[in-house]
Amino acid sequence: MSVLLLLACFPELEAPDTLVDNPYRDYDGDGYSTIDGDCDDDDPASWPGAPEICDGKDRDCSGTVDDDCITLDTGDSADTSGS
Ligand SMILES: [Ca+2]
Ligand SMILES: [Ca+2]
Repeated sequence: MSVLLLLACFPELEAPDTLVDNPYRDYDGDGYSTIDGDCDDDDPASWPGAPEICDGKDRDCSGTVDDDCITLDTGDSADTSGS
C-alpha cells in the first residue's frame, strides 16, 4: 500500500526512461541509438546497414524507403496466387 502511495506522489519513479527521450539510449535494443544513426529506435529491425526489406519502411536508414530492397521468401506456404 505504501508503494502505491509513493508512486502517486512521485510519478517520475514509475517509468523514468519514458519521460525523457534520450538520443544516446538504444530503446529497441538493436545496438544503435538515435545519435548512432538509428532512424527508427522503436523498431529493432531498422538500423544503419540493416537489410532493406520491401515492407514500406526505411530499414537501413538510408533516407529512402525500400531502396534496392529484398523480398522475404515465406517458403512453402499455401498457394496465394488465387485463380
Ligand atoms: Ca536502436
Ligand atoms: Ca533504405
